[in-house]
Amino acid sequence: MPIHIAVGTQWGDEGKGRVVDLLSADAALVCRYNGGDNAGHTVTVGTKTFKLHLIPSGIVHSHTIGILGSGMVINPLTLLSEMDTLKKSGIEISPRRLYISPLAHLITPAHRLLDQAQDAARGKGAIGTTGRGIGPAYIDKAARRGLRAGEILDPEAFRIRVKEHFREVDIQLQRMYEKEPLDIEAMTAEWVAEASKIAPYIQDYSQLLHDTLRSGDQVLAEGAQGSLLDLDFGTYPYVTSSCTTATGVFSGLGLGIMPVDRIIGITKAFQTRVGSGPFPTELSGEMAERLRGTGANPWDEFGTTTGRPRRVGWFDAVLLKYTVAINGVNELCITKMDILSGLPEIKICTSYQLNGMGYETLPVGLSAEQLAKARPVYETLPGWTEDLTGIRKWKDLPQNAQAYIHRLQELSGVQVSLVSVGPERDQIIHLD
Ligand code: 2SA
Ligand code: GDP
Ligand code: MG
Repeated sequence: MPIHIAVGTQWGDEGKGRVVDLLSADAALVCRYNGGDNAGHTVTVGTKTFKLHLIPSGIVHSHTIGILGSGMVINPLTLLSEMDTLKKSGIEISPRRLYISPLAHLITPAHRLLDQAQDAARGKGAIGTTGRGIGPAYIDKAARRGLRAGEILDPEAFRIRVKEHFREVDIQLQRMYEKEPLDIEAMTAEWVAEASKIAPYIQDYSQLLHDTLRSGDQVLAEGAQGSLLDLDFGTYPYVTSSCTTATGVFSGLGLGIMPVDRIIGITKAFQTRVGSGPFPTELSGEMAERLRGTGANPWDEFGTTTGRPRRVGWFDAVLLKYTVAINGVNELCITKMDILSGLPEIKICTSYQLNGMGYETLPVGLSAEQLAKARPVYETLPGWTEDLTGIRKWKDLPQNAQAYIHRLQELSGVQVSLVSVGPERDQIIHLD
């Protein structure tokens, strides 16, 4: 079946938006299957830069149809604002080319308040969430009291359910977090009126999805956040609340189980993380500043949604081996190779030392506390001085850059098919 999955193999921000944009040139449907507006995906086309949070990155190509899948949590207000921004940039946003699953759950302002209050109350153990209400919305889903997009289509019943939801959260905020009471009447009236504007886009896409697959046209599923933020397989509890891995595609879109052509692991040439949690190869000081950048370039390592500085470190092949396995990755795309130019030497973590044992991959069940204690064992490779941003052919890459890619390939056991050397659409090297 012509299903392609693009998934981040690290802690997010691997450059998925940039790569999905490239892959969407051949896709008919582009689909998000997890998460919400915590995601920030950047697509650069010529002088235009698009920052996508809820709408699939593939929408930038005019021939695609975008799907917001049932596994997502959707804030209608930020969705409307994203639609507006895209329309102003000349992207067609209409019910013809954008489908919202009636089964997707909704994020309300009350979810956001709760998320922020809960993370603040965790003190030193804070997860460092994006504050977008993701956790509380998925909690309501699991508790079987969530608001679903399809409910918007029955306005009177929706209004009653929303009011009840605000009332419940209000009690929680006051009792547990000593917050001021909410103005429930005003919040309900205002939010219901705004949220209802997404009604024309709430449409069952299952027929479209299955007809597309049957016709042989390509469906591209776009993961949000990275595999190490997966609720089950990530560095729990420092994770997001959704299934970020490739397996989430099936439940998060309602696909059934079917063979997948490509599972493309999008992998940054070094490691980054935003938010708390273990990070064995984390760097500080000058080298960290060098990898992060100052924020002067649009691609520097600052959160696309929140602007938070990202933590940075050397490439961790132990973690890559693990995420290749949990996703079934059969192809790698290495991004941001251009950022490593000019470093005299580059390190790759090939194993951990922990409690007197050596680990070449992450054992499932290792706690976040244990992982934080892992001592990375590095291999040092020589760097290169050449600027890579203008290179388009493998043979033109400096030998040491080729050797770095070859080593990542060897360590992961997966073929690298694409190397990105800049944020622009054409700054890509295809490998045979
Ligand atoms: P949440 O808000 O409940 O999903 O947060 C839980 C953890 O998941 C992390 N997380 C992310 N990590 C990297 N990138 C994300 N998207 C934005 C970006 C983040 C930003 O593209 O830069 O702008 O800060 C993302 N979304 C969630 C989060 O940091 C917590 O560690
Ligand atoms: P995503 O969440 O995985 O989609 O990644 P983000 O958009 O949050 O962050 C990746 C950043 O790196 C964006 O600003 C991209 O434009 C940029 N980017 C992607 N690939 C490359 C690359 O190969 N080189 C450089 N310099 N920037 C890149
Ligand atoms: Mg991002």
